Amino acid sequence: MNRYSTIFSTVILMVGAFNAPAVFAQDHSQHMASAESKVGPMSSGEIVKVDKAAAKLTIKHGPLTNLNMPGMTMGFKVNNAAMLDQVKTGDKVNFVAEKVNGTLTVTTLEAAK
Ligand SMILES: [Cu+2]
Repeated sequence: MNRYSTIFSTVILMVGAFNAPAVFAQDHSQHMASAESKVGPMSSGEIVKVDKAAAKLTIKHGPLTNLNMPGMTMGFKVNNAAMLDQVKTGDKVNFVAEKVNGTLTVTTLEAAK
């Protein structure tokens, strides 16, 4: 928990450095998301199911700090269908999930080393 709050504060500071405070307040989530996909923490998880027909991944994930979500198993859409070929059931992954048009979507995905 302490590690996550430290990283969270770091992201806030970094985002704050790039944006005027007014812009930061208005567009908080978008700036945080783009900062995280470059430099911020990725969430860890394990692929439970790959559903190519629905373009969904079911992931048993750890805490998603950017979404304020505790660890759980749930389905995510993917923003790139190629991600579905990148992983298989049982794979450990690092990923970033964001809310895209109201739907929780995996926007960055890589195999955990
Ligand atoms: Cu979840």
